Amino acid sequence: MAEVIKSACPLNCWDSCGLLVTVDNNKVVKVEGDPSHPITKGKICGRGRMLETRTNSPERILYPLKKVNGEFKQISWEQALDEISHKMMEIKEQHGSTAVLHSHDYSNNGILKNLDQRFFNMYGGVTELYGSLCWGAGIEAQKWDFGDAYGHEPEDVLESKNIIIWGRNVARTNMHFYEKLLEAKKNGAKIYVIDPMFNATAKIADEYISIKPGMDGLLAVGIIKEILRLGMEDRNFILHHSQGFEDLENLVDGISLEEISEMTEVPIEIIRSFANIYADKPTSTFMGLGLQRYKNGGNTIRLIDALVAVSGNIGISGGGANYANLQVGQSFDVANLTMSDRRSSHRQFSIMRQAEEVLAAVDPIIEMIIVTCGNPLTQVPDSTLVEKAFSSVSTLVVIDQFMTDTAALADYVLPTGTSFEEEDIYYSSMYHHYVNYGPKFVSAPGEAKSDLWIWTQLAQRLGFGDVFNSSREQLLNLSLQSLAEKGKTLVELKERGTLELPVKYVPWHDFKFKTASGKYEFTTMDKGEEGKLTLAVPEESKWNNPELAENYPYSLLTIHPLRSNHSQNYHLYSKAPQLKIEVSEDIAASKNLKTGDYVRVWNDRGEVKGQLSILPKAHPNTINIDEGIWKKFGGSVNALTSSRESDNGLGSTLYDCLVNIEKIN
Ligand SMILES: Nc1nc2c(c(=O)[nH]1)N[C@H]1C(S)=C(S)[C@@H](COP(=O)(O)OP(=O)(O)OC[C@H]3O[C@@H](n4cnc5c(=O)[nH]c(N)nc54)[C@H](O)[C@@H]3O)O[C@H]1N2
Ligand SMILES: Nc1nc2c(c(=O)[nH]1)N[C@H]1C(S)=C(S)[C@@H](COP(=O)(O)OP(=O)(O)OC[C@H]3O[C@@H](n4cnc5c(=O)[nH]c(N)nc54)[C@H](O)[C@@H]3O)O[C@H]1N2
Ligand code: SF4
Ligand SMILES: [Mo]
Repeated sequence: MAEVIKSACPLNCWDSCGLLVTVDNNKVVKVEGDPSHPITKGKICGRGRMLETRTNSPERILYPLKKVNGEFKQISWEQALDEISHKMMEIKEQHGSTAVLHSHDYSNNGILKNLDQRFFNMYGGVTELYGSLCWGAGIEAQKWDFGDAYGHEPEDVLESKNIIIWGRNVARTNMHFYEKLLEAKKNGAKIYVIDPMFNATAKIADEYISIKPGMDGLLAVGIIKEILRLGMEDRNFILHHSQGFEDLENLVDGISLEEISEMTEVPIEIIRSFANIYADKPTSTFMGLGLQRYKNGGNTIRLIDALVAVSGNIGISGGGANYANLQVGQSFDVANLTMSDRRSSHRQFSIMRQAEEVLAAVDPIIEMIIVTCGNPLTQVPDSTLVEKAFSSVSTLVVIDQFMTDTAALADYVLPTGTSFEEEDIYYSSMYHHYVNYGPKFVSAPGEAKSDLWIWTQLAQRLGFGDVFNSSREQLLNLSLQSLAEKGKTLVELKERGTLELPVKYVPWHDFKFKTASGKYEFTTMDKGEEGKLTLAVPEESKWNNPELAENYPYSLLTIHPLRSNHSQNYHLYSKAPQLKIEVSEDIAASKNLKTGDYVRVWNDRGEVKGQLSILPKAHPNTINIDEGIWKKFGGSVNALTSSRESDNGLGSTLYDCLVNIEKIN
């Protein structure tokens, strides 16, 4: 008989939804929203519903596979685990443990996914990745300004008079915030969307401001300039709770509104009008991750933070420089799971430049790559180089549920379970502050096993099995240790399905910042010259690289797809997806391109081909190709993107990318 079970969405997403899953005879038959979830209230998106298709898909990998003479052959777990552990032992003896690279991302938000680190630390410490393709530049930026990246709790936006959605595709990527925006609008709040693309959120805005990609920091400078000219700044905050304001004043004096308007391609009257919007408090600012995936991305977020600070919108209800909410992740004791004190050696590669670093590695060279919770061939920039690097190592092991482009390149593919096939707890540090419980309620198909089972088996073979002897229950309790001290336990979480985490609803309301000075830092003291704000522009721009801009006149955005979480869902659509190349109206007009034309987009790094469609009201000279597309559906747009790092070294520059376009037959 069918049963309905409370569960949680594991996907890397802002919303971290509560689910109700109908199960019949050990089979998931339907995935719906859980109406009792305090934030997500019964609504979920298509990606969540597709977890059913994902779990039941006939394309699931069912057995361990080994590549022999270029073809995958089914092998037993015994053989797979023996051979991999034997190789790992040999590598450690001959080259040291850092000759293994652990390449991963965060495709599954389960806390026990962190046990991969425990495994690699016990092995001796491998080469790990630092930085983030996703939000790295902005997180680091907010650490420089505030000491940490904290956001307001979801209900607080209802206190705002004005809401600025700055480079976040809310309607597509953060549906429950979109619901909140509709509510706020009904209550009379004004909504402004600043984005090069007239996206679905722009449609509900009171005003849409189109901007040249990568130029938002300068726009913030223009607004600050006008606020200061009108004397509308918050003198009390500046005087008592900040430091470095003189540097900001000097910066602002170094450029005119006319210049800013010309460079950002935003009319002067609009820049001026935003001074009044920010002064008409409380005004909340919601930054997306798109706007910081540029070389100048850290500085961009810092300048927007500075605008929020100067206008007195920090630490007040209905205000805030909302970007992420690391208070959520900081509620857990992840260190108890990872045991990083147990490793004896360690090396780090940049996640952005992992391919270059693999190819250049010496002492030791990379002998083996193990991929978990990631699909680097599709998701990491400069994919031609990624393919070269991942093909160059002696052994590539991929743990996944499906035969992705990365898995297809592997020497060993180990089949893992979906979230419904194992117990875990799920949270996201992006939006709300609730953690959700996800029990196991169906068994994995074929011989697929959980990631944790795989680590446990390998650990036994490598002689450190004892640290994997704990039950899931014990491990979950370990990760909730400090919460339990505050009376929030696993028992309660299991019972209710969700728990509210102890966070500050309005961060920084006491104006005690986590920076070295304890103040808001317009100039970050302990960063030297780098700590000063600048007027930086994107690397691939006519200002920094005129010749490149001459050859490649168009800005390429590669935003997140509507129906897929990155590369995870394309192969599950009922109709095979096609690569769509979206261009602004001016490009179509000047190149005489029509919807449906077959076109090629290229730069010095690579090319992609697909069908043209036109983006109404998008900023001139802008192209978008959604990310995540598998080779068999047209190939990853990361063939075009650069592996350059952001200004502060920790973020990607995926959208800082110039291209050209032409029609082909
Ligand atoms: N449907 C769906 N939802 C998702 C995901 C998914 O894959 N699919 N992924 C999840 C993950 S991991 C993440 S990180 C989030 C990301 O969530 P978002 O930040 O909302 O999404 P992005 O696609 O990164 O970029 C969003 C917006 O940034 C704009 N943008 C790009 N460059 C600029 C710029 O220079 N200035 C300004 N002002 N705007 C700019 C784009 O036009 C786009 O509207 O979404 C999560 N939710
Ligand atoms: N051009 C361009 N590139 C981008 C982006 C962009 O906007 N533009 N966005 C970037 C961002 S924001 C992000 S977050 C990254 C995401 O990059 P990834 O996390 O690499 O992408 P996904 O497609 O979400 O997932 C990768 C794989 O994880 C597997 N997987 C899912 N659950 C599990 C599990 O429990 N265990 C294991 N072992 N595997 C699992 C999935 O089957 C999938 O094949 O991509 C980045 N890349
Ligand atoms: S993908 Fe995001 S919005 Fe969709 S169900 Fe999962 S958590 Fe909710
Ligand atoms: Mo992301």
